[in-house]
Amino acid sequence: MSVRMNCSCLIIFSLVLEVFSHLEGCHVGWTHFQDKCYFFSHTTASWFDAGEACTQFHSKLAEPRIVTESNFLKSQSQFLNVNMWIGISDIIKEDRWEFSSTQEVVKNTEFGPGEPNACTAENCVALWKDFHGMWVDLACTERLNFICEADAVSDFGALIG
Ligand SMILES: [Ca+2]
Repeated sequence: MSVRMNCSCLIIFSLVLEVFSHLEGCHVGWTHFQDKCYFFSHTTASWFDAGEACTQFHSKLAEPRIVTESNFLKSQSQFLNVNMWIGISDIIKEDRWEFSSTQEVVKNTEFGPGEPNACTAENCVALWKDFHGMWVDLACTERLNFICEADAVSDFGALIG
C-alpha cells in the first residue's frame, strides 16, 4: 500500500514539475530568461558542431541582443565556470562580427582586454570565464561548451494543444 502511494506521489510530482516547466515556456533542462529558453551544454564541441547540435534541438547558438540578455549569459558562464561558444563570428568578412542566424552586424561587441587578437586565425566568439564572460575570438575548431537559445512559448494553449 505504502509503495503504491509513493509511486502515485512520484507521478503527481513529475506531472506538477512538467506543468510548471511548460508554464515557464521552456522544455525540461532549459533555462527561462525573459522571452527565450537557453541550453547550457555539459559537453564540448567545435563552434560548427555546437551550432549543429543546437539545430538538432530546434534552436541556435545564443545571440545576445540586449544588455540584460548579455549580462545573464555572462553570469551563467561565470556560475558554470566554463568558456562557452555563442552565435557570433567574423567568418564571412574579417573583423565584421555578425550574428550567425541573420548576418546582422553586432553593434555593441563585448570583447575582453586584448581581444579580438588573431585576425583570420580566430573567427568564432566565446564567453571567456577568465574575463568574467567577456568575449574572445578563438579558432572555430576549438572544443568548448556552448549555449543554445530558443524562443520561449508564451501561449500555454499552443503547448498543450
Ligand atoms: Ca583571440
